[in-house]
Amino acid sequence: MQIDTVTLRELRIPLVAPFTTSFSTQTARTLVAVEVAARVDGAEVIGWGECGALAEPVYSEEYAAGAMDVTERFLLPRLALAQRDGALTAETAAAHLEPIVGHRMAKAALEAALLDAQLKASGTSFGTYLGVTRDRVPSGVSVGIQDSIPALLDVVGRYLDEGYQRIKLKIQPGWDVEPVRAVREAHPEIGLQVDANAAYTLVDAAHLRRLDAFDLLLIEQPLAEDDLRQHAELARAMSTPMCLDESVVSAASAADAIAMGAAAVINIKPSRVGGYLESRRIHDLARAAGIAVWCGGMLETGLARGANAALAALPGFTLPGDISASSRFYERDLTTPFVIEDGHIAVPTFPGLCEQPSADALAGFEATSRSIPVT
Ligand code: SMG
Ligand code: MG
Repeated sequence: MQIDTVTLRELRIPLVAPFTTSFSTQTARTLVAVEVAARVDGAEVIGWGECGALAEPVYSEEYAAGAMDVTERFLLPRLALAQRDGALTAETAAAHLEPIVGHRMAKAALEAALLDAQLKASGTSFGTYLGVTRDRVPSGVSVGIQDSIPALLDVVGRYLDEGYQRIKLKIQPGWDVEPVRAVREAHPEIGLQVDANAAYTLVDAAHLRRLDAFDLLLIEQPLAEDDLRQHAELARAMSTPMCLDESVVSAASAADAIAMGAAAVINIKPSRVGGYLESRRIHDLARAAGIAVWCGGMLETGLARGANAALAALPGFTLPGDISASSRFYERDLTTPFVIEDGHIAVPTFPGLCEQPSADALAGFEATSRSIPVT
């Protein structure tokens, strides 16, 4: 493929309600949308990608403005070189970008845009490209830290009424055992799990063991990103299955975590691991090792929500993902909104990874943009 121009837009989209985790309260999603104007086999086509990086480097070291900068300054020049040799495809992009250390979310967005362009050129849906066999995936929802337990029970009750198949509660020191107990007592049968976003240390092991009483599907990332060995130790001390999010940034780190006993379950987020193609590799190796995976989320817009649903339709994704309806976060999405039906999100059948976003919505949410010729 030949890229002509890449347009990077920083968008700021208000959330329907504040989303509080152990590291921040988000009231809007700031994200970078990547638009690639390319030619594939002579046909002019536009591809779109969404960058998972938040406005601030609080979930990982990446942040939206930094992703725009590294894309323009370092990633696009490498793709320009590659396409001069006629060697650029979505499948080879990651190898061309490998000399740039890290910046996986920026790389993932670019790879997604190339893949979207390629698949749109051939009229192929992402699910077909991946070879999925399911046409819908169960929908889970991530519930932020609330002001009080009654408020939490109210929010959880509303999501269950909407049909969500499992509830994930964000926890942090001071907001863990009691909120989890309250939700479990109110809903003895639901699939329930917790996510700490690295808010604890191994010193908290005895306290975290109290969560074992609530029949949780898993505990996600209780310790710091680089604490693989300590996660393995905590996993041995708890009966709740250990799930890693932030710690798994590649197939290699997934293999290490599995070998060390640090993960019984892996949350695969395409943005965190450098893209959908690396996500599939993690899925494949986890499946071969008998480790369950599920698809995480970074408050995706319609540019990536459907692609996450397609990924989650691979056979190793055996737990419901954080793939909720667009309305969970947004009053207005960039594309046709994704809806929950009978507790599921449909795997899209349109060509590519996403629909063409609405020009009005893009313009309404745009903070800055730059168009960069790739020659
Ligand atoms: O997209 O449904 C979603 C959000 C899921 O909780 C979610 N993501 O650590 O898993 C996680 C968080 C990271 C983003 S918090 C702003
Ligand atoms: Mg998480």
